[in-house]
Amino acid sequence: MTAKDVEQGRRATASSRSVELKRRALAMGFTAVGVANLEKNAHAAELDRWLAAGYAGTMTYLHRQAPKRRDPARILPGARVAVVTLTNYWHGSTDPGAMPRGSRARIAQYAWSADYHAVVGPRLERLAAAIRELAPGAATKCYVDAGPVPERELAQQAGLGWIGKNMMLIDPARGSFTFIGVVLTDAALAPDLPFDGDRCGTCRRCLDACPTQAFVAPGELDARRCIAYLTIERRGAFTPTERSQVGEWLFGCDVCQDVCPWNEKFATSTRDPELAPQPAVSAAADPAELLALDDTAFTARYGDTPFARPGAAGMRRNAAAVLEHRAE
Ligand code: B12
Ligand code: SF4
Ligand code: SF4
Repeated sequence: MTAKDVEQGRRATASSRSVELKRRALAMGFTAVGVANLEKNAHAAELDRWLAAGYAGTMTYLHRQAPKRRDPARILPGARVAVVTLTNYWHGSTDPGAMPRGSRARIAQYAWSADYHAVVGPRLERLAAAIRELAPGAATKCYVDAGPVPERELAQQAGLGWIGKNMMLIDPARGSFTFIGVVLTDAALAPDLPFDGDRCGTCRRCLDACPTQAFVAPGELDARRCIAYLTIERRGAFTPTERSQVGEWLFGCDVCQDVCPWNEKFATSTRDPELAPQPAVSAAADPAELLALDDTAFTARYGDTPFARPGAAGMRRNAAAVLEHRAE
């Protein structure tokens, strides 16, 4: 057997392993899956510029994680590839419909269901176990949202879509209402081709629709002006300007996705039972009721929902801003 034969054999194993892994991933409930080679981040300079401009606001962890985001192979020594998954969370409407309009405030789609870290995380662990079964002895490490992983970039590298002017990873078959989850591994798996092209064309709907003009340029977001940042990540009290920027949004914001033609045309409702909307969250869309909850009552009701991230004080702050906006 020649060295060429050995190499061909290795490639065939990596390729059939990838095919089997993808089959299993879809059976586990992931909507799409691809494999990306772990190369140095070709857009590291964009990340550096973004951080230097101060757009990360109080998300100081993004500065700390930058060296690993620039070179994701450093996250898991010896890692060769990232298995990247998408999980569709679109609920079929922009309105949870749990309460009469008027008393309700808006909540981003992703938060209508259980905390996605608790849904996608265990699925990724099952996917990692499948990798170890197919490639005995392989090392694996799972990430969803929390961690120094450039998730959108890896999803594009895994062929799953392009990064739109709204900075979202857009899957041409499903739009952008998807969670990204990643398993890094040193297993030999055949990589997919990166997604080729940008299908935004001349469209600029997301840029024009953003209620706070948070996009300083196409694909460049000043997070400090983004309602998702203000209502979820921002710690402490709002400045008067920030308070007025929140508008109707109690938690997160979907405007730059709602207006995207790729979502209008291709988003389909998830039938994932673990992502069914939770009445406890939809009901909280009444900001007056939320404002009245003390810390204990808040934790009892929302301790295991996405609202736990800003916490009781953060959610009361958000509720007060929405009520003030309504009174104007
Ligand atoms: C910090 C963060 C935020 C911040 C900052 C958002 C931002 N645009 O950077 C805030 C709090 C504002 C936020 C908001 C939201 N977020 Co967020 N967020 C993150 C987090 C933790 C890090 C993102 C980051 O590093 N930002 C800094 C920028 C500079 O990096 P980047 O986004 O990776 O962008 C890179 C590429 O754009 C690349 N690049 C630049 N030019 C080009 C050109 C080409 C051709 C290519 C290929 C790449 C490329 O360079 C950049 C640096 O490497 C990720 C999870 C993760 N670990 O990646 C989730 C994540 C991006 N968020 C997510 C979601 C769902 C949201 C919201 C929709 C939530 C909501 N409804 O309220 C909004 C959307 C706002 C928006 N339009 O981006 C999802 C996105 C899923 C998807 N399909 O894209 C992620 C991936 C979490 C997850 N695991 O699912 N988020
Ligand atoms: S999430 Fe809302 S505030 Fe943030 S960039 Fe998109 S439209 Fe603007
Ligand atoms: S709204 Fe238009 S410009 Fe924005 S991400 Fe969608 S296709 Fe691209």
